[in-house]
Amino acid sequence: MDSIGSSGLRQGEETLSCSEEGLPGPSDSSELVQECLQQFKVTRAQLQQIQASLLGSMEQALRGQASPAPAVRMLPTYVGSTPHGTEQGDFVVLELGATGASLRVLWVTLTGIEGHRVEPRSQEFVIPQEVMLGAGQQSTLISWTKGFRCSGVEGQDVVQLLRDAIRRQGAYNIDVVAVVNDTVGTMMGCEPGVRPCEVGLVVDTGTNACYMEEARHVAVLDEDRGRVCVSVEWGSFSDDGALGPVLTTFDHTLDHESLNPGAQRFEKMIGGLYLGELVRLVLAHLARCGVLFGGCTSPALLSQGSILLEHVAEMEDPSTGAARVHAILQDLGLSPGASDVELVQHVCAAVCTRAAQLCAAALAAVLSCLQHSREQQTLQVAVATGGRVCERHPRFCSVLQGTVMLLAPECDVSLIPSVDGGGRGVAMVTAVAARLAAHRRLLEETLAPFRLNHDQLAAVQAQMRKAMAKGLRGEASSLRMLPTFVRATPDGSERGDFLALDLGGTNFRVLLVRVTTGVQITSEIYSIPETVAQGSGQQLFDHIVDCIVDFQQKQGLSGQSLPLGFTFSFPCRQLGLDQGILLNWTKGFKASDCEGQDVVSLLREAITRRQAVELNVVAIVNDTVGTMMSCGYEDPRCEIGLIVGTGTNACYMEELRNVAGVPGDSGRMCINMEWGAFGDDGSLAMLSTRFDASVDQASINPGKQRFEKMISGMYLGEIVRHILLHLTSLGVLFRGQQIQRLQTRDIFKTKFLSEIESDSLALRQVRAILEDLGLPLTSDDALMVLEVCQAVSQRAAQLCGAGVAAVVEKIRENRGLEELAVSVGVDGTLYKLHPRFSSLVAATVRELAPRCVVTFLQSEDGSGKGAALVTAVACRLAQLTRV
Ligand code: 0WK
Ligand code: BGC
Repeated sequence: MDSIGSSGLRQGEETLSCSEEGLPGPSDSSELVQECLQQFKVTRAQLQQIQASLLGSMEQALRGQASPAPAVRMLPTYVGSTPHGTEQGDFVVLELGATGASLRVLWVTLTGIEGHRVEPRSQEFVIPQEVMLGAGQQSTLISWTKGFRCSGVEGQDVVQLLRDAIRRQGAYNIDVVAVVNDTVGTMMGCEPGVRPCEVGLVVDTGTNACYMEEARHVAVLDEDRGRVCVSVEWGSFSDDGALGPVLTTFDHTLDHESLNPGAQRFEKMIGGLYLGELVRLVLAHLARCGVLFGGCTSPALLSQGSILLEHVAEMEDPSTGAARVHAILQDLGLSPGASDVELVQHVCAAVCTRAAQLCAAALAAVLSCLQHSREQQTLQVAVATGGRVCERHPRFCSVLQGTVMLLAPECDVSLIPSVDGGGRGVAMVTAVAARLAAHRRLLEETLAPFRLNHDQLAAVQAQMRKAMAKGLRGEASSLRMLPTFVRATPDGSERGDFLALDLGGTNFRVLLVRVTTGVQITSEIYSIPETVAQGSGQQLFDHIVDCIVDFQQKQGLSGQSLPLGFTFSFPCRQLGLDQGILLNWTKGFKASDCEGQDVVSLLREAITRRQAVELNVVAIVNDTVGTMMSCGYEDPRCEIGLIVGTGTNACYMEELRNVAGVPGDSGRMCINMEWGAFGDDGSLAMLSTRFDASVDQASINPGKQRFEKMISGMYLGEIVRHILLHLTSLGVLFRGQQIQRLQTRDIFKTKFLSEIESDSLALRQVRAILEDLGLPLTSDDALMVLEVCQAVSQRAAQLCGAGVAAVVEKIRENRGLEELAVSVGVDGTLYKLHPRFSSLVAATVRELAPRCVVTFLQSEDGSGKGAALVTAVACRLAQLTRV
């Protein structure tokens, strides 16, 4: 039985033997040579087929498809991030099997200072053959490759085996933190640079690659966010359809004589353990054919493993190669002629070019997989390369790069030789894991106050009930509970044309509402410039009348005096349906000389100032009331109006007997709660965070509208921005670099939360938005920004839900009902556009008001229609009193 050489291949005796038959003629020999070298030529089509087949296997394995068994394993490595450059610490690293039968122990210091590297200290230990083949003793070894054959290890958790060994030694207290594939170490050892280094490629004894895949694409992982490094294990790739045509007789011989016939076929065409052997097999064949070395062979030439990778690399060296060929062949007991030297170099080139091309086809498959998972047309990526074949072979990496550009032209790839693939990279894996854990802890600490539990929400509900009762009794309360003089929802008998105004939301709208058996609406949106919203009251109302006149002209209504309903979405103490004293502005409005004034009078004065315009202002309603009425027209059970937009508020039908200051004990009246001001008395202090305080202090109405400032669209973006600034200052985000743009008020729009959370898997939106803001982000940053948005919007929705639960329970108790079925008319950009807001509100209401069946109706036409309906009801009732 042949013995196993240092390269793990079989060997024989040392004397020259030459073929007896005559040597082939020159033409025959070159034909023989061509035919032999031709076998190693791989066409572009063949490479593309290998690329496509490997890509297919990779995606199959990612999906966890078991049959047919995918040709590659795609093993998740649990490495969830690449280095930031801020990682630091001292680490002990063991490197096994990277360069064959050796173990390297390293001491690695990471300084966390960009570009400041401390050279690792290391020592290499040769692993005696009897150990490599003797008894061995979280990461389960699937199978040995590269000449290792220790028993009792395959199928075992190698970390546990190492921990057991350390315990057996009893001398050291070493905590094994991570076991890392060399490709991962190579990728992680790459200096963070302009391009993210998200692929690791090793061609050493064996070959393999890893890359950062979207976690949600890795079926075995039940994690759908962020990224995870996947070790492809492409060495085992063997698709006969794709590989068959490029396998040569020499490959079959090598495989047949290897320790693991039939396995690692792809690796055996590329890995450094095999390149020398392939060259030897070709040289031996050509020698036996009489084409080389005068038809002579030597025991060494016929000995397995006698030509090593280093030999091949040296023989191919453009300057010293020829001389090395001589020296190496003489060491093999051969005496090469000049033509032999050239032919030997051709053989080396053929074998290594093919290896580099095949490796490129595989790398191109990884890049395509990366492109697919990132849904990117083009890809800019750095690939960290490591291993002796990459480091020592003169042409391997250039052939690799050239072929990748051919096979993946839409990918802009830079190959970064890893300085010290294994050591530093492995330390980096541990350091990055420590950084992620530390950042996760800081993120959780920061977001913990936003995670409200059942008791906290129930407390808000109870607080709100108390404030409602006090407000209804006319006592001091942060909830003013304003009577609206709307006593009934439409009964469908309303008819006529009505003008409506809708001021206070994102847009100012003028509407013509035609009520027949149904409702037709024609409307126009006008802007209210900040200068007008924060200018004089006269300017604001003159601007409103200008818009009305413009609308009337456009609709051919000039000169007509239609009944007008005015949705005025600010806190007003109503003295009647058409009389509302503005208590205070909210939502960024601050027009002077309005607070304390009757808004309808201000409008009428503006109409008067603009001669030749006649308008009959019949009703002023809050947008919550308009929304309730608008939805009530379709669903008579709709007795609550809810707005979650720029601002937030709610109204509901209260029993008149409970409303102090309004005569009458029977019937109901709609109450505008003005819940935006809930907590202005400090009753929400227990929930208010430092970020809420920052937003409140920076607002134009500090101390006011505290509930609104935790919930509504005008403020959520600002809360997120303050949290991002805080996390940046802790070094958790953006590598701790304070970015000027993020200091800008209102730069992080609330609509970003809806966009980011609508695409919480792919994180495309968060990347696009932050890049637009000029924020250099990593995938960890993207994930954390998403979590911040989710925490802030979740709290907002839950608080809103607690408010609705308070209202529906109030109505249920008012009516002494065991069970209440009621509908809520809702409007507002945040509620409508945010992907989870409405469902979170509904879930919170179900949790806090289990005896109420609450249906949420999204208002289609806004509250302008509601204002017109209130006007229509008023006109109908007025009609009744006139007859
Ligand atoms: C649309 C309604 C309007 C209300 C607005 C609130 O017609 O009365 O003020 O919704 O939502 P926002 O526009 O503030 O998001
Ligand atoms: C106003 C309410 C309005 C709500 C929604 C709040 O700021 O005070 O009157 O209903 O915003 O627009």
